[in-house]
Amino acid sequence: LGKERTLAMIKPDGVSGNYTEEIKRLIVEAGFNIVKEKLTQLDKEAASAFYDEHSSRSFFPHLVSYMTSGPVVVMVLEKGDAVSDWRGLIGPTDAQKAKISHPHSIRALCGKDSQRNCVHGSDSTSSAEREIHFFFKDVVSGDIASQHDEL
Ligand code: YYY
Ligand code: MG
Repeated sequence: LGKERTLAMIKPDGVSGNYTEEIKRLIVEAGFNIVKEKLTQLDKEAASAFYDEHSSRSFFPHLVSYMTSGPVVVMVLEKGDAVSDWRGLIGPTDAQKAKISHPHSIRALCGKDSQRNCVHGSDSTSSAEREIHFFFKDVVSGDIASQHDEL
């Protein structure tokens, strides 16, 4: 079975709300291996760069101030289909909608709305490659979808 890697982040509201341990427990229970992890603090420049694809959106300034409001936990998660499985576990972007349509998702558990949604997940293998490198410069891109680790 091929292993895949994705970038997970517990956003400032998740860390300050003391959800870190519960989220990590859900991650492990879902069969992910946490292969890298660190607590860090985004400054304005880093948050803007991380969310560069959204820089023209009206919510962008608020998003940057939210993302810089406190420490975050970033993790590299590994399992088969890690990218889509982690997106499934976190649920939809809008935490209010998640509480209705995906009540067991992490965003339903600890998110507030479409901005303060508690966690991040890469949306594709190419995003995962970029985002893992963004936080963990020593993880080489070839590690992300190493298809021949195990049979
Ligand atoms: O990938 P995901 O986080 O589920 O959603 P995106 O549409 O990529 O938006 C990224 C990020 O932007 C979202 O997690 C919160 C913020 N955001 C916002 O502040 N307001 C919105 N209406 C939509 C997204
Ligand atoms: Mg996204």
